[in-house]
Amino acid sequence: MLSEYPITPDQIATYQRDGFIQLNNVITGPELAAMEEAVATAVKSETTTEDPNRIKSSYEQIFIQKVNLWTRHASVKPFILSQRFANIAAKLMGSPVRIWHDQALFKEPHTGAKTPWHQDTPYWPHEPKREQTTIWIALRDVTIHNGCMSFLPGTHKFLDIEPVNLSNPQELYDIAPQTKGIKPVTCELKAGSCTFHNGMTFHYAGPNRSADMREAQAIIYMPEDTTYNGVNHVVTDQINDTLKVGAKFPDTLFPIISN
Ligand SMILES: O=C(O)CCC(=O)C(=O)O
Repeated sequence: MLSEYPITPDQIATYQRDGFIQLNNVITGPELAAMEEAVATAVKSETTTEDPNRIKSSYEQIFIQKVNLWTRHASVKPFILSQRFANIAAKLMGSPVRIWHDQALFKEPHTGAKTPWHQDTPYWPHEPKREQTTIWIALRDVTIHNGCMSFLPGTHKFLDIEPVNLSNPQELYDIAPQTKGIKPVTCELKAGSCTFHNGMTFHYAGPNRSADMREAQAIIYMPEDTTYNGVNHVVTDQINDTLKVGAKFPDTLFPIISN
């Protein structure tokens, strides 16, 4: 994936105003087919056959989530470390980017529950928290019927809201009364299209009411000079002896990708 995806100044301004943007066909044709195959195979290989009688936790009902597949699956790595995606992120954010982590987010047929309204960056051990962005790539078509995403424009400016507990979510208007009156924008996507959202923008995905898996791959970027603040997080807890509070994230697990 060598070619640049063209981004216009208007698109950058829209992203900065709204805190999200939809971009179509960021990956197409044989490359899209190869990415879908690589990610779906990796997710399957890490998913154990379920006892159908086990009651899943409310978090597990939202999606099958596989974090940092790029570190374990050579077939997935070139897509996650793609400069094409990272360069879009860098242009939208206005700075060189390093990867924070990736996550495959597969909502299961019929049972995949809604992803409650939330912001992302409050969960992360980062300083500062204003520019982090996620590319969320549809590996298959997503619609309202199978759990596409919606965004509340402008909410990336709301910086001091308590993190939402996805397993036991608070009502949006209780936690963020300032979002009242903001109309959600729903983004249905063809496979290979994506959204970018600022980690502070409130977003939501509906349940998967279809008979097929909703397959999405998210890659999360942070400005290159973001520092670690020591707060617990699944990505950093296993390596926190290699991290220093107040220092930048090491290139080994958090490489700088944009050029
Ligand atoms: O895939 C979903 O349902 C939600 C994704 C999400 O919250 C995110 O990528 O930040």
